[in-house]
Amino acid sequence: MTETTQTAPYLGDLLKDSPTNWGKWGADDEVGSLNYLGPEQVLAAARLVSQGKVFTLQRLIGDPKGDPVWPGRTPAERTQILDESNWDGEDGPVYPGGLHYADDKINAFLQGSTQYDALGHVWYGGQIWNGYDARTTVGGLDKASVEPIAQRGVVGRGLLLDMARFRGKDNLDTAETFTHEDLIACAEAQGTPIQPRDILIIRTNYLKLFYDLGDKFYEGFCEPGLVYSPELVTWFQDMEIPNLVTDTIANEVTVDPSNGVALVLHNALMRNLGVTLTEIADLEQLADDCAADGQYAFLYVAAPLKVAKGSGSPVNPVVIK
Ligand code: UVW
Repeated sequence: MTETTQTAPYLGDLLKDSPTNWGKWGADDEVGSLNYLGPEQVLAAARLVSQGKVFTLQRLIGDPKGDPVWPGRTPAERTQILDESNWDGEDGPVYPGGLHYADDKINAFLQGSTQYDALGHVWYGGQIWNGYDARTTVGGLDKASVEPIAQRGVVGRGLLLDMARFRGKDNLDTAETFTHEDLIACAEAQGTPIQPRDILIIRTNYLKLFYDLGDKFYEGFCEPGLVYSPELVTWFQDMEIPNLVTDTIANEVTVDPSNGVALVLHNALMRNLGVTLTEIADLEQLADDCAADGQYAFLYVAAPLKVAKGSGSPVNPVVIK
């Protein structure tokens, strides 16, 4: 990863005047801005279904071409436990009627593929989302884990913002940034303005470089993405954005070029406003289809796995037009 400078400000100082939604949905809240998605939003999103087209946004876990992961994480390992070869000798279990079956398991980072981050996944200053003590993360998230997000599910109007096409590129470049104003301009150019409470789904196609470059992908690792400004945070707050979905590993420019701080928006949006983050989505088929039919808004449905105390969970979001 690009080194941050010794002089990079402390997040607590950088974000000292940044808004929070702590307490807005009660002292016990663990799903934050997903509270913006109620029955009204679900029904409005369902009315966008007219063509019967279905898209799934998860990347393959255990892709033979490799799994893009945050530096320090390792791709999932799938191990075959039982297959037909177990019955070549005597080690296959014997069931009445001659049943044979395949079994396998995976050893995986919960954030090692397309995933929802729990709201308690990142923090600074000893407090996570809603003001819970960061010590509640010790040994597993007692507060703001992925479990409550999985329990409620995420359903609403998804809006694809194809920043790569908007900028006339196959993929955005390393460390390339964009702002909320660029998102607004992209949506206008696509003919579908951003509405309050939209689930924003941003395509950069940056992970193309993971497959093109191999190991060199991680040299000077700095993904492209949204970049922090007080105005951007206020815009997310005013627009009541519940969920930010992207096709990059960490949803924002990895290191803010203006101050050298890593993952500022994880803190300003997720820790402080309770915006749920969804990462490493595969948006390629959806983006091609949106470019072809001009329909950029659709029904978005996602339910991460119910992992007790989990700081994230794999997910296979579904888009229906
Ligand atoms: C980190 O926050 C480190 O990673 P991510 O949000 O990409 O899971």
